Amino acid sequence: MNKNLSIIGAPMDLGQLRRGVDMGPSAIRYAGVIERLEQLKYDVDDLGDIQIPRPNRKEVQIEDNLRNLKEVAEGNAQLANSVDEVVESGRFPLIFGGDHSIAIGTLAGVSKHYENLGVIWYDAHGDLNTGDTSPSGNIHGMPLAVSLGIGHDRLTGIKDYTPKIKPENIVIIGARSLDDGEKELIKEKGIKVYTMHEIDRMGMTKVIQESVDYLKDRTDGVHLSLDLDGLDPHDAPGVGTPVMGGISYRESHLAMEMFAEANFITSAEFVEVNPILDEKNTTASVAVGLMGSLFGEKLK
Ligand code: 4U7
Ligand code: MN
Ligand code: MN
Ligand code: MN
Repeated sequence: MNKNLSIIGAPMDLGQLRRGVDMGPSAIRYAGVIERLEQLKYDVDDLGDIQIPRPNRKEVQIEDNLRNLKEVAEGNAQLANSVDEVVESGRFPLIFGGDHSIAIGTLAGVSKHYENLGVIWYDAHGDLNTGDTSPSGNIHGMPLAVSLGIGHDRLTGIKDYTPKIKPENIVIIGARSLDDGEKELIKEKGIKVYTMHEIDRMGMTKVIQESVDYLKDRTDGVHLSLDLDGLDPHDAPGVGTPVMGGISYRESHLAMEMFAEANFITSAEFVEVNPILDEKNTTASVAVGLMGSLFGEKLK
């Protein structure tokens, strides 16, 4: 594992409707992430937060069923530049969200450094909508489609290359709420998905082992995009779009420990932490605990 980490906060809340997820980066820092990673002997450089443009609240624009398109695109273009610089300098980019629309910028910044970037999408949702298929118009439900080159060109065109990733290099883990258009895209592109059904049936150990084996062979780097709503809402209540019947806290730690063992994650983001919807900053603390495991913390 790269021992030099650079943290970037992305206080984005314009990809969805609930306020408060812009406080995610602060909540995660407050939960002690830097101390935790330093204890694990990482050199941690906190670059602070990128600046998210504020839309004019009186005239929220929904162009092509894409809420706040302009501001989401601008914020992500900035994030892409910061992430790009971090990878360029040889450090591991660790991004705190913010809603999941920020994965558009993260992947735009990371993927140009790899021939075959793998992506683990740990989430209750597929985030594979476009303006045409989205029931909500919320861009946080679209970043994986955008990264595949599918969607509005203000989003797909960030950093002037598209697509950012290939469908065969993606593994979705924890899905239990997929819209019809997303299911079609998954079939059409042959995207590998472990829904809750497979997790229940095979067990988390086998799901993660298969995911690791699958990606290790075909990729030259792997980005972990972890949406806290992948976990069960009992374990991670502070998220904007909770879905019952999710991955448990312990299964999630097991997953992170197995990723650490595989030693193949090259960038990561933890998103959708909304401390306003939370009690005692539980969800940020869960995120920090998971980062502990991902970055090699051992129980004994
Ligand atoms: B998240 C949804 F319709 N699919 O597109 C949509 F169910 O980043 C939810 O995974 C998207 O939290 C959730 O609005 C986006 C909805
Ligand atoms: Mn998501
Ligand atoms: Mn989600
Ligand atoms: Mn969500």
